[in-house]
Amino acid sequence: MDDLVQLTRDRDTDNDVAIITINNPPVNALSPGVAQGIAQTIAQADKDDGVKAVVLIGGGRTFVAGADIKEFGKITSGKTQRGAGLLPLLLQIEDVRKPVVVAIHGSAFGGGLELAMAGHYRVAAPSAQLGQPEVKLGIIPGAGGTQRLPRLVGVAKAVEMCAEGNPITAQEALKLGLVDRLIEGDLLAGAVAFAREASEKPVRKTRERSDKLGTPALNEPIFAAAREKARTKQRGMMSAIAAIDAVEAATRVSFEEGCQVERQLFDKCLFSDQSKALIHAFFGEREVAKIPDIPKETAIIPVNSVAVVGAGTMGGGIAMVFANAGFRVLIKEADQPALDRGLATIQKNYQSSVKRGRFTQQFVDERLKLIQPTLSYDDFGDVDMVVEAVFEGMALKKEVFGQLDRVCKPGAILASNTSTLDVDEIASATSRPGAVIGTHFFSPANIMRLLEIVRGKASSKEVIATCMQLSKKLGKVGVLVGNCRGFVGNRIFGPYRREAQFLVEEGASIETVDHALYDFGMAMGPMSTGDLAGLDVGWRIRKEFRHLEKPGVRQPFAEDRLCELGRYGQKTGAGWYKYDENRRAIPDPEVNEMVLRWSREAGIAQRKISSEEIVDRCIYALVNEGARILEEGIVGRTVDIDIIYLNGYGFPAYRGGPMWYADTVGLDKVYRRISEFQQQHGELWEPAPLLKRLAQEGKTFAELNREQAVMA
Ligand code: T1G
Ligand code: NAD
Repeated sequence: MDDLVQLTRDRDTDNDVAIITINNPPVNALSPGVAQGIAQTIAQADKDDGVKAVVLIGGGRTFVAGADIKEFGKITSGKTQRGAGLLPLLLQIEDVRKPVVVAIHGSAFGGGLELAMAGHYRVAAPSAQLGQPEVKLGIIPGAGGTQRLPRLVGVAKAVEMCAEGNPITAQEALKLGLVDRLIEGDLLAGAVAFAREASEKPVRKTRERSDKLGTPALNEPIFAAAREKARTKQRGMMSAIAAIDAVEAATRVSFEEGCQVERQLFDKCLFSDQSKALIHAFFGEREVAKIPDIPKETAIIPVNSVAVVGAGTMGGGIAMVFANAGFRVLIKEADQPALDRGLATIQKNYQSSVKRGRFTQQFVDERLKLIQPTLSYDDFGDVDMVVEAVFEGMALKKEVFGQLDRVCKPGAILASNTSTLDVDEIASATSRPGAVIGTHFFSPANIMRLLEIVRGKASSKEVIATCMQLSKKLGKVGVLVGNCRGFVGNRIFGPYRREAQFLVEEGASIETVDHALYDFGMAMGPMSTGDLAGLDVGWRIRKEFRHLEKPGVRQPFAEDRLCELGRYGQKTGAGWYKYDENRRAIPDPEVNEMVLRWSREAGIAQRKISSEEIVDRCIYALVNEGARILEEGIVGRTVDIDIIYLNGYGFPAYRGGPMWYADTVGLDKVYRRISEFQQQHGELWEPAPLLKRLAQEGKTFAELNREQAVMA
């Protein structure tokens, strides 16, 4: 414990300031022993008459990033340790007779901010971030955060920070009164100086403050608006509503009673499936960055300049992603009109980001300067990486990669944004297949967080490691996947959308199918998603691979028929739905009638279909194909599939991803249901052998992950 928390004295001056340093790398989480260590050192400093003030600071790269999330899984209902260790400690700190100044750098998140708010004063480095992100883990602040924060920043800001979980900057915290001073340069020295000043002033106990708690009349509209926002922006998330309820309690009852309300709500959330799923997603996002056969010390290729070939829907977005991360980006098109179109779209997208307050105009102007248009490969000679995003055709891709092989320097990374084509065949057009890799961004590339990194047979470990690391710099979640048709995301999405079409052909209305999946928590129903991406994209791919379809096996036809009518979705104003000038979807009874006619002509019996069946067929189609992909080694872990679906396909985070969700339902039940569908709908529903085995062994995908991690 001693090495987790140290007590020292400020030697530079009068030796009258005690310094308590927390050392629990990598993020000073409040792991077992840390809270106890702080309690002991605080007690020592409090008793020591030679001490006039105390500074509490984090060692290493950050203050405290919260409670130790790894410990949550060990907490059993009825005995929630979390509060036990922390709440009394925070009261102890608040009751210290001399000022406790908390010095913040890096992140003061969750229990870390709660710790800071128990201090009498807070100072921060200008780059520090402060927040209560617990809601993103399916829980709420559980150590008085929902009670102390409104007392320091006011009700509206506190409910926003606790219900949405986004951090604020040190500058904003200063404005709000959450932080008392920003310290440029040496944080510790600045904190000690501040503490010395504060030792002349009375201590301020946050829990005793009420000047910012408003009145019921003032607060009522704040809570109503927050609940409405949570219902739309965090649809289905119980923790968001719980956080609002807890902050509201702070405005209605005493601090002690408010903490009890917070505790009950915290426990309800902590033991929910939602929280387990969200914590799985938290650690999953970090786990997918670790590739078992790519050692940590693999050399990273320096990437400082980039080129993008093709400035269409994806090329333009990809150029923005690199520019936003500060890279100089060359962007090449086939001809001037196409280049002008591409640049105009980039400018338009940046302007709408300014309008929505995502970027400042100054930021956008600087980014646009980094994007350099060109019509020739002449300037490609010294770029470190190229991302190709031209039309989806093998011949064209190979022609472009042949060109890149001739003009790019040795060691340059040659990446393709192809969404379906064979990366190895693309690489065969070069003399350096080891430098070729797939970097599959998702549309809109400047928004979607997911980046599928497609490993070719020859892709070198250095190229893979570099792209994995680069994805983090680009603000993306990079997931390494194998090279197969549609890679992971699109390949699994195929059966999901196939079942959605079948259900419409069997009598479910388009709206019913979309509503069922929307209510399940998907960001958008499968039919609306098709209209957004463009029904023609899938149609072209199906036509290209028609020869691979098994004779006698049922294939969906409705979407192909719609495409033959030129109904490609939003881009043509009509697809499964009609669209008004603001791209708002309008149900089109004509489509339901057409599908009914086509289905009857195809001899498909019409029947009433429940939402439960709709969800099971679409979601279990994902799970079954996911299990196949795992067996084929296209991904190494089921968590990779979950992270892909949470960040690229609008799967509800509070369900943890398709594979985690299947575990929550129980693989035996999923297997039984899929076997039923096989009975009813034939071989398309043949259960994946892995799923069958795990179901029969009573195992879960999560256990399989753990087994694999041990073997790796
Ligand atoms: N507990 C345990 N491990 C943690 C952790 C935590 N709170 N935070 C990070 N890690 C691990 C992480 O898994 C990774 O491990 C390594 O640290 C580096 O993290 C009482 C109940 C702070 C912004 O939600 O947001 O307090 O993969 O890769 O990108 O009310 O980590 O190396 O093995 O993310 O620089 C609330 C969670 C907890 C903050 C740093 N706190 N952490 O980002 O590094 S609940 C949070 C983060 C709570 C109280 C309640 C980020 C970060 P490994 P990293 P990073
Ligand atoms: P797009 O039709 O919008 O843009 C392609 C661009 O490539 C056009 O502007 C065209 O002029 C340009 N181009 C063609 N030949 C060229 C050449 N020789 N040199 C330079 N530019 C050339 O297509 P898109 O939707 O941006 O798709 C691009 C790639 O990204 C495809 O491989 C596609 O499969 C993939 N992708 C698309 C999406 C999506 O949702 N649209 C998502 C992920 C991946």
